[in-house]
Amino acid sequence: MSGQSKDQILEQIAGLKNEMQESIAAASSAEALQDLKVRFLGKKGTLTGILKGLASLSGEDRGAVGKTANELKLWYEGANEKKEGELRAARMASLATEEFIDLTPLPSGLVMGDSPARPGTLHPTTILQRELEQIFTKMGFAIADGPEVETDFYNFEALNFTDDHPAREMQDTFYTKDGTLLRTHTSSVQVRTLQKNGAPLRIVAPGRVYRYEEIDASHEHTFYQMEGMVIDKKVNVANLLYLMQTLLKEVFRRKVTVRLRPGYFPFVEPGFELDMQCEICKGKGCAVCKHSGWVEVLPCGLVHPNVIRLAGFDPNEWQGAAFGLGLTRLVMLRYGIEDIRLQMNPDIQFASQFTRGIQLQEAL
Ligand code: FA5
Repeated sequence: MSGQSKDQILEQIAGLKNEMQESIAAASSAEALQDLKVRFLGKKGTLTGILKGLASLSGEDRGAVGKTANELKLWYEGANEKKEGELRAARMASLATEEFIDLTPLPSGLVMGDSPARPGTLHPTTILQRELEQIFTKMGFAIADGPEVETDFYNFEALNFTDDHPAREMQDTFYTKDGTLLRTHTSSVQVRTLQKNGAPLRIVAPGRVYRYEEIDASHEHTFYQMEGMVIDKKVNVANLLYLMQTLLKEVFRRKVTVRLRPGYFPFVEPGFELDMQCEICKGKGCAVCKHSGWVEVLPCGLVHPNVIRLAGFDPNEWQGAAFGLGLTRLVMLRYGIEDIRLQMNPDIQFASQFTRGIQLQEAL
């Protein structure tokens, strides 16, 4: 190409642009676009060849033609990228029809290889949690949520645990390096929700909680609770007991033996412990009930005035009742699971025992 004039080279560049435009328009795949890029811009590509002819031009002309060539290169890269996007979009759109597999002729128990694929099942905790949510939403309760990594304020301080309160020792806590903690109970949602939603209030808050404690047949380091709280102008112990009774009646659908005894929690006054007769040994004594015949499942009480005050409400105007259901333990009692650790078992066979007879769709 040596010896060409500036105009000749500019003409070649204009011609090349047309060719590029047509080629890109005609390209029908990402591979075709890649081949074009090599053909036009590669080491032995057309544009590179044209640029070699610049050597014969004067300095001023070389600058002008070089600029045009550069502009063409930039234009090409833009056009190429646009086309790549169009091809990608078209490919995605066609996948829905091209890769559609019609499963309707297959029997409901899908066969994979030689063995039938087992359908998934819900964990017994999920089943019970959803049942309880339904029971409470029917009674006008909302479902509340809160973070599992919590501040000392919501987990302890706002619940009337002072800094040096011996009750802090009641729940061994996992602390994080930055001073937050893994919530030790779902009671941490009490003040959060009250501050956010205001009074009057009726909530249940199911969730996972953590405690730094030794595990055994009835104690886990990670387990589930469900908090319940009612805040209104007049709330009394009878209201609280009614809620507890309704809850247990619906969960067990038969008469269960319970006992109520005084219990101490800094955030309730008076406080109670509601124990259920151990369903595993029918009260005779076993590892789950630590040979006492009773299992703690439902501590509760009337919300302490200090908690209502710390949430920003006047305890002379507002009263409350709260409970903290040990959901994981209630699952054990309902299904006769003899060791709490089995509930962490990832084996689907474990979970599938409890959904027998329950349609997955119904449970969802
Ligand atoms: C509490 O956590 C209070 N927040 C409950 C409460 C709420 C009281 C509102 C008053 C008003 P407690 O530490 O007892 O209380 O735990 C509540 C329930 O969680 C227990 O009755 C038990 O069923 C369950 N639980 C406690 N520790 C464990 C554990 N390590 N593993 C499994 N379940 C546990």
